[in-house]
Amino acid sequence: MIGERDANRVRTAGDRGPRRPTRREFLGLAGLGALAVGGCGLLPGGESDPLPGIPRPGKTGHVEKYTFGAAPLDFDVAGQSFSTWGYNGDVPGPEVRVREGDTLRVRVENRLPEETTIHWHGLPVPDDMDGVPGLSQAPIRPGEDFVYEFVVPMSGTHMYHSHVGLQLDRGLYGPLIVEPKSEDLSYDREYTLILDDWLDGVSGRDPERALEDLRNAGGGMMAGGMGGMMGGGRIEYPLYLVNGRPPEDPKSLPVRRGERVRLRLMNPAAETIFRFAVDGHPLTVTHSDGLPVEPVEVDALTIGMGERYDVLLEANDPGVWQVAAAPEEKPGLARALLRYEEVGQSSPPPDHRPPNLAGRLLTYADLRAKGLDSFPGDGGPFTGPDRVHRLTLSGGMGAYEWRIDGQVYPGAEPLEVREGEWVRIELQNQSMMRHPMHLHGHSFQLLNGTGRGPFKDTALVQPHMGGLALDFHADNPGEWFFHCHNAYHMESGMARVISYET
Ligand SMILES: [Cu+2]
Repeated sequence: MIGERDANRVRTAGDRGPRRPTRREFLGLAGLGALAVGGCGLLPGGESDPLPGIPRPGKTGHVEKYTFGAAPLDFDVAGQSFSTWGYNGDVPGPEVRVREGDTLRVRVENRLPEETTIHWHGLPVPDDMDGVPGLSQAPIRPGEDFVYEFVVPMSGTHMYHSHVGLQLDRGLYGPLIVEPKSEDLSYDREYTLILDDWLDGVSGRDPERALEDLRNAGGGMMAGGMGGMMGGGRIEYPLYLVNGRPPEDPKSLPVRRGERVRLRLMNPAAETIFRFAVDGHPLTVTHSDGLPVEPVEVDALTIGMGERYDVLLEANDPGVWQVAAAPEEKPGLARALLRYEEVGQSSPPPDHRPPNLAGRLLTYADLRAKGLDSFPGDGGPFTGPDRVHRLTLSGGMGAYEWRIDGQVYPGAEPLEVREGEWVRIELQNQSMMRHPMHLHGHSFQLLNGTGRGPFKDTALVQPHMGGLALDFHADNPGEWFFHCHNAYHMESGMARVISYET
């Protein structure tokens, strides 16, 4: 089952040693057993106390095994059935839940009519496991299998997805949860909420046709063409989903009064930024892109494509409440329901927009890295920058073409770095759209004016000459993709390779 795990346990800073699984966890394991072949990664591994502070890769000796069949399937959405592609017959794909330091081994059986790969979004894995076709690996051909295997280097709320063409805009994505060796966070329950924009198989639509429509509509200059499907270079989707469920058939999140609930929020949507809020409940942000931040209380947060946030919610107001993800600059709503077990009230209507969607909104300036005095990995204290890449983002005028510093991938020069350098990237957005820029293989630190910006791997660059600057430590040699996580922008050129000089 996706996105639902009754954690039923409280972790504290002192709780570092091996512990016995509760009965509920055993039940949970039984459920996971159908998905994980021989997996038992939730059991205490008997590892020694972790180093405080910096997450570091290290073998626990435990190997967590999964098998993903990538294949066409019929996806049932509120009584309608859509032909799409997914993993193991479901959308989203199976939850991968491992522990930091475990070895993750995933056999991918490609039963699609096209080549495919999987990218482990958020994890700085070795270059040849990163899943970018033609860059880090040869794509997996139809009928062939491929085994991804790596030591899980970092904890957090992450995702996996296909990195071939527009396959992300089908059902080829799923949650990747890495339990930390220790965590200074206590909560009673957790839910994973996966936000998506959906068009595949609806009224004859598919991602390739949607891209054609964008190109024919003249990119960002035209609005409202294509029967309302395109507006201002954006795709208006017929459906917005939470964990594969439409607003008419929402997922329920049961809670009891007095509980503290952790929500793991992730946006694998291809073309939609969501604004998230829970009616009647403020949210305390604890992690951005899987890494801890100083807690900050907000009413709502913006989640760009590829971004993840962890938030805590105090369940202290019984009722049935809308858990809303509103597509930004598009009509429609995705939702789930926060349902207190004490009451049997009726549900809010599918299109109910909680007032706190318009309340206090998280900004990057609010975020400060927590508990990481050094960079994740082996970065140590920041001593740079040794090299600065200043890049513009542009496109969308006239032809549907998107550029980094005037160049269209794959006809674009690599951005060179040298191992051991501190690298700064400064972005200036000359276009009219926001771009969630994603760096593979590294965490970066956002320069947000606080001196302690959050560590992330994906960040939204604001339009109309908006700027963004980030630092990363070149500590993972290889050829790494740096790109817009709008799948249609990536496919239309907004990508570069960060290349280590040898
Ligand atoms: Cu973009």
